[in-house]
Amino acid sequence: MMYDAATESLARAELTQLQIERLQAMLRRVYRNVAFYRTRFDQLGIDVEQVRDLEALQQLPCTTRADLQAAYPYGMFGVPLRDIVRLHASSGTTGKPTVVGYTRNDLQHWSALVARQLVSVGVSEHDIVQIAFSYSLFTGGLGFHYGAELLGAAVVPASSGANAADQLAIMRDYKTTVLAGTPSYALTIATALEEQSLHPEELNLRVGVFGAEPWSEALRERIETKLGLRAYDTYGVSEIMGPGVAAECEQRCGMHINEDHFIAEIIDPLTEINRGTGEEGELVFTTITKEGFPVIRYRTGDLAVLLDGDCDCGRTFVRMGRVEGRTDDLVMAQGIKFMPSQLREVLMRQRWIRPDTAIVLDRKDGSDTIEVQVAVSEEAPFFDEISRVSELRAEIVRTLRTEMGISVKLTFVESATLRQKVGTKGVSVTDHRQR
Ligand code: DLL
Repeated sequence: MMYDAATESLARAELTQLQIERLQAMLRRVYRNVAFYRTRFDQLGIDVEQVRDLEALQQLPCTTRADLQAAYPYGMFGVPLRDIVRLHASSGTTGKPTVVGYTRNDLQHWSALVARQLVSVGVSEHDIVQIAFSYSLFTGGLGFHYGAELLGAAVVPASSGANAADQLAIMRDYKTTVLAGTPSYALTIATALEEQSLHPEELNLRVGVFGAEPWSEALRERIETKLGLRAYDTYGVSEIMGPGVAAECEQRCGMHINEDHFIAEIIDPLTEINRGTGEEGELVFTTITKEGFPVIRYRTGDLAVLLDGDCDCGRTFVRMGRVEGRTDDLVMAQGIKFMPSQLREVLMRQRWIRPDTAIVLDRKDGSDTIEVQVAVSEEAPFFDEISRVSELRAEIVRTLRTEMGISVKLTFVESATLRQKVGTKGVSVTDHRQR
């Protein structure tokens, strides 16, 4: 089943033509409306009117996360604020997040693309879709919400705040058939099911749509067995749109990229030179319909491959493989994305904590644990006072929860040992989770 068969199965030549037309209109728009692109193109002597094919796009400069951050909050918007009807923000960067804006047209496209991916895994208006992504500045909750609603499914906006037992109770009582969330949260829910000695057959789950963080085939199998559903991968980036950028169809042989809205490229992260299909590199996207927050050749930081060959589902859109890694050290845990340096910045505001930080990630009972190891400065007047040190610990844990949304276990370790562990970078990340 296709939501929009005419588009999803366009012949390559027609699709390329559509992409070029949309790209040209888009380039004219950003040149006119976004000072950042106008200045950059002028400086480099780029005439957007000369971009007549997709090869010419590859000659344009890439946009980086740093470019977006420098334009915080609204500098990259392609329309006046009065035309923006929704704002979201990307998580997981040093310093300021990136604020993304959507026009009414953008929201319509977004919902249609999410509906498209739900249909591609057999979801219909007969389904009850429980959305366990966070409803917040994060794009997951509302992105899936409006897509599922457009499709006509019954939407249960459970969000990710509820504890796993509550999610389960809703799932059982409301007879949920489709679960959308992060794979790690799905595993947490599955673990709660086991703890309650419930059998997946007591639920009505049929399909799971999971994404927003890396996961593996092994984790897919675990979730499927424990929850009794068929699980699909879904990929998105808030700077590009949110969920709905690419998703698996029932064939599960890579995620179809919605090429009628986004042009995907793979580049060498060091030289920015394009790589061919089948070669791993950094994923770069150009939005070709976005009005609120258009981006040209945005470097996602995600390492993946574009896959060759036809898909048995009949869709012609190119597929991407699983995200295999990152070009930076973005940490994804407890459904939150952050850079280690961001956590360190919070810690460094604490006068009596030394700047070295070790982050240890693990998984317990299906949930991510984050241990943060730091050393108390020897100059601290209370260095040997256990009660004061405990107070300090509680304060740091609280600050990390309110400012970054993560629950950490804070461990004080000896400063020399820590120094050895973190080396010259001052921060280390050890990941013991098996995806
Ligand atoms: O994670 C949007 C989203 C919401 C996608 C719901 C899927 C479902 P950000 O918070 O901006 O947006 O994070 C984007 O998350 O660059 C990847 O590193 C990672 N990521 C997203 N989906 C996947 C996936 C949303 N399926 C960043 N597999 C991206 C691996 C993923 N990594």
